[in-house]
Amino acid sequence: MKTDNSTRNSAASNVSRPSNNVSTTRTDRSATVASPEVSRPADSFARTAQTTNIAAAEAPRPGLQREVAGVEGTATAGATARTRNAAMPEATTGAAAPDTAGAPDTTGATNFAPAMTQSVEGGNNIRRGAEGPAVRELQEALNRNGAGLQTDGDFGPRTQAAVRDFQRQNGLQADGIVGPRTLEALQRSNGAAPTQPNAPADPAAPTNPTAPTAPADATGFVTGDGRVSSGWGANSAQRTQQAEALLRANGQWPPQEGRAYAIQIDQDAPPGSASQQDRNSYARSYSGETAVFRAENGHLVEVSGDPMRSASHPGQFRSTASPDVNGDGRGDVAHIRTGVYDYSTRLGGKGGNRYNPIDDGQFRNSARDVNGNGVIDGSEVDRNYSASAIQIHMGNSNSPSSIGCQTMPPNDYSRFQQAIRSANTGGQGSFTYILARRPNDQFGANPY
Ligand SMILES: [Ca+2]
Ligand SMILES: [Ca+2]
Repeated sequence: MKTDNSTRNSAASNVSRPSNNVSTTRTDRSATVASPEVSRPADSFARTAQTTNIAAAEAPRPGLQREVAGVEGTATAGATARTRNAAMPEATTGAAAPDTAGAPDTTGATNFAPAMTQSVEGGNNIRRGAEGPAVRELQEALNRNGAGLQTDGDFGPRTQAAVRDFQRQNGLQADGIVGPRTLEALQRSNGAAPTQPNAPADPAAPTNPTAPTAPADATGFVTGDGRVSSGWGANSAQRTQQAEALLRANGQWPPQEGRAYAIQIDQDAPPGSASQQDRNSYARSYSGETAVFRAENGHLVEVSGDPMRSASHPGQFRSTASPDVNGDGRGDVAHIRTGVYDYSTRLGGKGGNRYNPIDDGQFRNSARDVNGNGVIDGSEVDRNYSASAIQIHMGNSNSPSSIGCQTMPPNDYSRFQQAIRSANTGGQGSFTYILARRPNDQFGANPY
């Protein structure tokens, strides 16, 4: 398990976790080793639990200072962001007016969102998992463009989707990350109506006529925020088309040459109104399928053949190694949400045979099964908790067994490892994992 931490200082990290989480996580993991749960057969793959630092949820955001490897640019780019046309490539305009920083070159933007502006212009892009004043300002700015977000300062899936929508509307790459270009577009949209903070989007605001509409999927496969309407298609050509639609809808287009893309389509959990027997049946089954693709010449190529059986739900209902977030004395198992995650291509963890997340900041919007019924239901859908060490690893032959991780049956997991190796033609240190869910075969949609 000690290797779980091996990737945390990766240059690709976008960790936004306060530093005091580290000691808490270590404590939790020590507890995990000593946990009586691990001796139960059903828990044989569950030793490496997700953990949570609840106390850190409202802490300051020192971790954001580390987000210097953002997609959108660097501190240098940020310093000149306000002077640039958002639709123009940085190289053509980045040096245009570097001395105007601080001058109100955008009407009404001088005092606009100071925490968000300081963060982004300091090179710290704002992305899913971030929280605090900068995120609250972002949510307020998006709401002025009609987003309708709760301004809770927590960058969860709804905020991410709203950022992507805003980016698409403004001709920007819809990666869901607020960097200099997105900040400038937000400043401009704010400047269009500076005295009417609750006004809807200004219909006269500049738009890029070539901007794509979302989701970029004419078949209806991607239904919104990365969710899909069906499972994988019957053949590789269909699956490749589905995978490319998912990359587009998740801001991952075009694919990175030489990079591996693992995409899992699981089913939604049964609703809380389903019988416990039905919830048990779901929780104990591999209800998902995972396919792996390589990126070649700007497109995806499937390398895995028939998709692998998998589960994105943990298959356990409680755990002494999981934090007790509602204070009822029982540990509450984490379930991660749909979206895009980065995993190390280097195997490690228990048995040296697990894929580990590049950083745990990716899991700050995880759901937790606080009522212990095996599914995320009711108000659990809307609550976000931190989690860590959500791995991809082997489960039991007939059922997932983990307290937060993504699992596959042994034979499927073996194929998965082979596929990742085959797809990672660029020898990259990480691969992209996209989790999508579709309506449950028996109970329909119950998204979280
Ligand atoms: Ca609990
Ligand atoms: Ca539940």
